[in-house]
Amino acid sequence: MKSGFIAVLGLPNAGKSTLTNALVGEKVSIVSWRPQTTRDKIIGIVNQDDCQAVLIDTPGIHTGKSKLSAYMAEEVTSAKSASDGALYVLDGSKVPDKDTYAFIRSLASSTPTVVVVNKMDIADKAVAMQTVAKLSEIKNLEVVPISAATKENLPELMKVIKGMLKDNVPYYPEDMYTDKPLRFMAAEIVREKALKFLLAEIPHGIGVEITKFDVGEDGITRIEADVICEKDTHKPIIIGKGGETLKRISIAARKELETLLDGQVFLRLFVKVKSGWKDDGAVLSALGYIKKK
Ligand SMILES: Nc1nc2c(ncn2[C@@H]2O[C@H](COP(=O)(O)OP(=O)(O)OP(=O)(O)O)[C@@H](O)[C@H]2O)c(=O)[nH]1
Ligand SMILES: [Mg+2]
Repeated sequence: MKSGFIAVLGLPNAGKSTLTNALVGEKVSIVSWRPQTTRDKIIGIVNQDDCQAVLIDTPGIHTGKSKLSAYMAEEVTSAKSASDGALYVLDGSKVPDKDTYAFIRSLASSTPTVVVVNKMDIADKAVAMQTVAKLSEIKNLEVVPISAATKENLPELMKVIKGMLKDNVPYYPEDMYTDKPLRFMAAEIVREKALKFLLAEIPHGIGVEITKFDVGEDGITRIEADVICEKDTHKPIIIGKGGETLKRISIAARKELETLLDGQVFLRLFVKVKSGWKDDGAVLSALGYIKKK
């Protein structure tokens, strides 16, 4: 039996969460077309007969200045230090810059590293192959081109991941695929749907706080959540004309929550304005972005 922790690293929007979900075979981490979707490190457990790979999906590496950005950066650092190896996910449809190559070189010199050249389904093959060739010159580095969206070459990647694991017993029970509580998953699902339906200028400022999560005697789960935005002007946009946008977010989130919880869900969303919330310790703590010591 082999097992180990593998940090999934890379720039925002590279496809780290899509890949984590595809390898785990369950949705553990939310995905959106916007950069900086993932904010916490999220464990996704791949269980096979002869191995357990514990993937740690991380926020895309970036350089914001808020307390929330500092939390996200710390999540990446702690994922790296807790892992036996790293998957560095690259968007294969783009040409990597020299900072990216420098980061990969330094990563490969300090920990077993695989570079995953993702989005091969939309990448210009010639450009992607040039990236693969350039990466292949780096010492102690494996390179695997894949598509997380179409699952192309994932079995090959899984073989390489197995090679990074150690002879060890599993860390988690075999039927477990994430370490996050349902309350966290519920907040993330609401945030994913908000990211999906809202205009580009708002979502970075959005947080979701679950204020009620009760399973009634009738078997129905009643969930209430605050969608927190930064500006008064954002509130009417999130609510939409006649409440339509919030309704779309709520319907999509409820459907997914019903699948997750395998039962009926009543979901009520409220929009709250909390200006500067990304630097407000009390709000960040309520949203789980500041860990209680
Ligand atoms: N065509 C294509 N799109 C992909 C692929 N993998 C991911 N995507 C898309 O790329 C976007 C970003 O995917 P995510 O998985 O959220 O990226 P991420 O690296 O986790 O991003 P952050 O959490 O913001 O750091 C989404 O729109 C995905 O659907 C792929 O293999 N092919
Ligand atoms: Mg992500």
